Amino acid sequence: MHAPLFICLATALLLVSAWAHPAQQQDRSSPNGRIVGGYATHVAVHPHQISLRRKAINSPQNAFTHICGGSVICGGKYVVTAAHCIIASVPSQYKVVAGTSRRNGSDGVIVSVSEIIMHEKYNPGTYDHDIAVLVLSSPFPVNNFTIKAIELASEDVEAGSISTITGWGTTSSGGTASDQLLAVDVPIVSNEVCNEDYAGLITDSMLCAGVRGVGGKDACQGDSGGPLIVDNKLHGVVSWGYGCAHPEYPGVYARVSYLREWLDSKVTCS
Ligand code: 4AZ
Repeated sequence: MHAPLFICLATALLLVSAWAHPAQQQDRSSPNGRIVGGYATHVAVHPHQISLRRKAINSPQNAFTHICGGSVICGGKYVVTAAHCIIASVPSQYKVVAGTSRRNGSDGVIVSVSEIIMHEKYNPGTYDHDIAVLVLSSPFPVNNFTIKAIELASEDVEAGSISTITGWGTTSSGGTASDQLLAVDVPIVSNEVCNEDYAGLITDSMLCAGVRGVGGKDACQGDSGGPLIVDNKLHGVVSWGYGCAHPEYPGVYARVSYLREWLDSKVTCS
């Protein structure tokens, strides 16, 4: 094969194999840490955080296991999560657990899902419009202590603002998951700057956060669907990234302000 073509193909293969499109990627260059680079927290500090648990349709004897995070909205009637978390599944495969700080516990309040509402424009190839709403079979008993709805952002957040991301995901790319809820504080990166890192893959429905040039703090596998908050408003839904906590690649989130009209059209909060 032509040498330049070979190098090109080999690079493309390497990139594809390290790409953080959910659940299966390995990025050997990622540093070790927690959520990545975060700290232990509690659901009473983030009472909108839920654990989405699924069981395989072909092995009903298996337990429900944590697959993604999510956020309680609309007075406890719905959960917002990532579309890539629930693609090709049915409501009966899920339980949603609120009011717990544990990934594997049976504490908290457990409800079923009656309907999955995927964004009609979700693109599994590009992660554009990576958002979905779960209609709960009964609303969560909001106690404003360990279970509470989060307000949806309607305005874009400023680049440089410090956001907080929470979840039970892995503490390094391809690493082990945390049983305790973890949080990490990471600055918002503008789409323009983020697109320099991601060669134009960042669309209007996405939002970036990361410590550019430094890395070490990020969401990771299993945090997907979970919240990115600024000033107690939901601004992002954990979506994708190149590995985790990489200095050159911020984490990518679904942009709630951009998707707000769609959300409003799907939920009735009162
Ligand atoms: C994932 O696979 C995932 N570093 C979530 C977030 C990020 C990467 C991967 C961002 O669920």
